Order: sequence, then structure tokens, then C-alpha cells
Amino acid sequence: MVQVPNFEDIKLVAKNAGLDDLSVAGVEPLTEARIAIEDRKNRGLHAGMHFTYGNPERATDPSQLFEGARSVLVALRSYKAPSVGHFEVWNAETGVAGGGPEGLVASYVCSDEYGMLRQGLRAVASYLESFGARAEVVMDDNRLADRAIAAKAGLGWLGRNTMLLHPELGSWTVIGSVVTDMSLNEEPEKLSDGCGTCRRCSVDCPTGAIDEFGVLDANRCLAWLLQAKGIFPRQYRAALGSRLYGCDDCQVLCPVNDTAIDGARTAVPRESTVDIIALLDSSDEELMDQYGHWYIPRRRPEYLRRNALVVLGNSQSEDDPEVERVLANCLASPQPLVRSHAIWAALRLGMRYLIGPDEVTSMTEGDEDGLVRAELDEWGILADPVSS
Ligand code: B12
Ligand code: SF4
Ligand code: SF4
Repeated sequence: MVQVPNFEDIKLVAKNAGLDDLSVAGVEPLTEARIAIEDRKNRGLHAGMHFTYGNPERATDPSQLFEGARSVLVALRSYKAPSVGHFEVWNAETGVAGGGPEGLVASYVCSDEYGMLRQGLRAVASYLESFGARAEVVMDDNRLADRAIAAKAGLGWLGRNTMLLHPELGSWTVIGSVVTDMSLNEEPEKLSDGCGTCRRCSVDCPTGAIDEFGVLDANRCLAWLLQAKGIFPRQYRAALGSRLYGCDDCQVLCPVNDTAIDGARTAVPRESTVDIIALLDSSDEELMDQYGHWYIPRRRPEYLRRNALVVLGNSQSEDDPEVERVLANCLASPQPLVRSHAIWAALRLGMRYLIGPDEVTSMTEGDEDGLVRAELDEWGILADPVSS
């Protein structure tokens, strides 16, 4: 028979491997989570996302992770909240950048937190294996709803903003699990809701994506729209402000995070702001080299340019000759997605003079999906290509 290690020893292994809290849950189905996922899918709030929506039954049944799975060790790794300075580059009231064409990157990607989390979970799995157990790491994977299993393990409550809120670490955490055939301690009590009457995340979300408690409308969530295929929806372009990757707003203003312990760890730091001009000047290869660790729709760099152009359009940097130069280049891009967003950016910055009749003719060539024509039409330019 397999000897079961002391739970405190497992916690110590986790702590030494850079994990900030660890608890255990059984493998019974996460029925509430399954109902929530199916409900959102039925109401179209998932915006066509796959992830756990692809197979909700499997994603909420940890016993399906492998035959004989009996317990799930769930761990949190906390990461640094964005600094105040990080947010000073945009003005929350107008949603436009104040410090030149810079794009903001969400905090969870400003260092390799997922890499560090996986490393920590691997250490825990190896420890269990040394006792003869089977142990597998599952994190940020379509096969398991991470927040639901963490809540079941008593690591926090699911907040209005849908985040797992740990009473001490707040929501600045990433979540992962080690599933094992070892039968570990009973799971602790689930924590009850700590949001109370607070509604800040809902009120402060720039697109109103959190109307109902704990329910996110992904069709309106900037974090999703930056990762979604197709054009960036026109009605949310101004609201994007200078966010280039991810969105942290519903966490920044959450009072639970005011008292959160800072998980200032030594994960390798990465860029927290991006020079938009440099991004738009980069080749496909350079872009994938630099930002390949991001989730980029279809792995196509034109989506990075699409997002950067929306940020540029919001940047109020119309007096910068470099902005004019890159916009002129983007208006002549071979990619219709890039041209159409460059039109929006140029016009939002008041640079109608960049789009004369000759440009309209060349831009609408090879526009198979009609993206360029639709954007020009939106601004009345197809009907009147001459006035500027
Ligand atoms: C798809 C996805 C997204 C989508 C959709 C997120 C969403 N809220 O649905 C998008 C791209 C928008 C996204 C954004 C972000 N994400 Co994300 N994402 C995921 C992923 C891959 C699946 C989530 C999922 O299944 N959603 C379906 C919904 C229904 O499930 P859920 O989000 O878990 O919601 C639960 C609760 O809301 C609750 N619930 C639902 N309805 C109701 C109703 C009531 C009344 C109550 C009380 C509860 C409740 O039950 C649900 C199931 O447990 C997970 C990884 C994973 N495998 O779990 C990461 C994950 C959720 N994301 C994470 C992060 C860090 C983010 C961002 C902060 C990144 C950023 N800065 O941009 C933002 C936060 C935006 C937000 N407020 O959610 C972390 C969350 C860590 C934490 N402490 O909570 C996860 C767990 C990744 C990880 N392994 O660490 N994400
Ligand atoms: S991530 Fe941003 S857009 Fe999405 S719900 Fe939170 S505040 Fe709103
Ligand atoms: S801002 Fe308020 S309502 Fe939203 S998650 Fe934080 S405590 Fe809950």
C-alpha cells in the first residue's frame, strides 16, 4: 500500500517551490460550475470561446483527468499587482493615453508566472511520485475549471468580478493543480462570499462586462476582445484606452486587493509597457520572437498590429511625426485587417489628410472580406472620397 505523506510536508515542498498557498479537494463533479458554464454558453456570454466551454462536463469532473484520480492539490501563486505608475500612462476618465503611444500589458504576463507556477506544481508532483503515487500537473487547461476547484479547496471565494479572491492574497494569483491517485486529507470548508454589498468591479469595468454577480459577458470584456479573431469591435475601441494585452481594471480597484500581501517574487520580469511605434515597425518574425508567449489569435502577428493600432488611435499623439509615418505605412499594409484599423486610428487622431482618393483606391484593392471598405464606409469616405 502507498504511504501517504504528511500534508504539512507537502505544503512545505510547495512553499519552497514558490507556491503561496496549497489545499486539497476531492474529485467529485463541480456541479455548480458546470451549470454556470452551460448557462453562460446558452446565453452566448462566452463569445464563442472554447476553453472550458468546449466540454463543460469534462472540465468540471476532475475524476476524468485520469482513471483512478482521487484527490486534487490546488495551489496559488501570487504575483505583483501593477504599480501605480503603470496606470498613470492612461487617463481612466477618458480612456486615452497621456504619456505617448505606449501600450499596457496586464500584470500576470509582466513576468513568467505560469512558468513558475508549473515549476512549483511539478515539484509537488515529484514529491508525491516519490511515495509511489501517480501525479499530474493541470493548469490553465481546457480540462479543468481552475477557479471552481480552488474555491472547492477553500482557497478563496468567487467574487463578483468572477476572480478567485483569497482572503490574504487577494486576486493577484494564478491557479494550478496536481491531480493524484493518492487519497489525501478531507477538503476544508468552502469560504463564503466576502464581496458583501460592494459593486466596484462592476461599476468600474470600462465596458460594463460584469452586470450580474460572478457572470462575465466575454463579448464585452477587453481581455477577451484583445484575443478574439476578426476586427476589434468598433463600439469598444475607445474604451480599450492603452491596454495592449489583458485588462486588470476589475482587480485594481477591488478593495480586497488593498490589503493583499504582495507576492513580490523573483520571476523573470518582462515588458510591462510596449512602445507602439516600435511594435508597428517590427517584422512578423520580430513580433513573434518578442510576443510569442502571448495568446495571439491564429498565431498571426497582424492581430498584434490590429490591437496596437487601436491603442495608437487612442493615444492623442497626433502631433508626433513618427505616428504619422507609421500610420502611413500601416495604411499601405498588404493586410486588410491592418489597413482597416489604421484607417480608424488615423481618423480618430484627426489625420483625414492621410486618406486621399488615391489611397482609397489602393487600400480597397485586395480587400476580399470587405474590412477596408466597411471602415471607410463607417466614416462616410466611400461616399465622399475627396473631402478632407
Ligand atoms: C476563458 C478564460 C478567460 C476568458 C473568460 C474569463 C471568464 N471570466 O469567463 C478571458 C479571456 C476574458 C479571461 C480573462 C482573464 N483571465 Co482568464 N481564464 C480563462 C480560463 C482559460 C477558463 C475560464 C472559464 O472556464 N470560464 C468559464 C466561467 C463560467 O468559469 P469561471 O471563469 O471559472 O467562473 C466561475 C465563477 O465565476 C463561478 N460563477 C459563474 N457564475 C456564477 C454566478 C454566481 C452567482 C456565483 C457566485 C459564481 C458564479 O463559477 C464559474 C465556474 O467555476 C481560465 C483557466 C481555467 N482552465 O480555468 C483562466 C483564468 C480564469 N484566467 C485568469 C486570469 C488571471 C485572467 C485575467 C485576470 C487576465 C488579465 N489580466 O487580462 C482576466 C480576468 C477577467 C475576468 N474578470 O475574468 C486566472 C484567474 C486567477 C484567479 N485568481 O481567479 C485563470 C484561472 C488562469 C489560471 N490558471 O490562473 N480569462
Ligand atoms: S478584465 Fe477589464 S473589461 Fe474584462 S471584466 Fe474586468 S474590467 Fe471589465
Ligand atoms: S470589487 Fe468588490 S464586488 Fe468586485 S470582486 Fe472586489 S470585493 Fe467583490
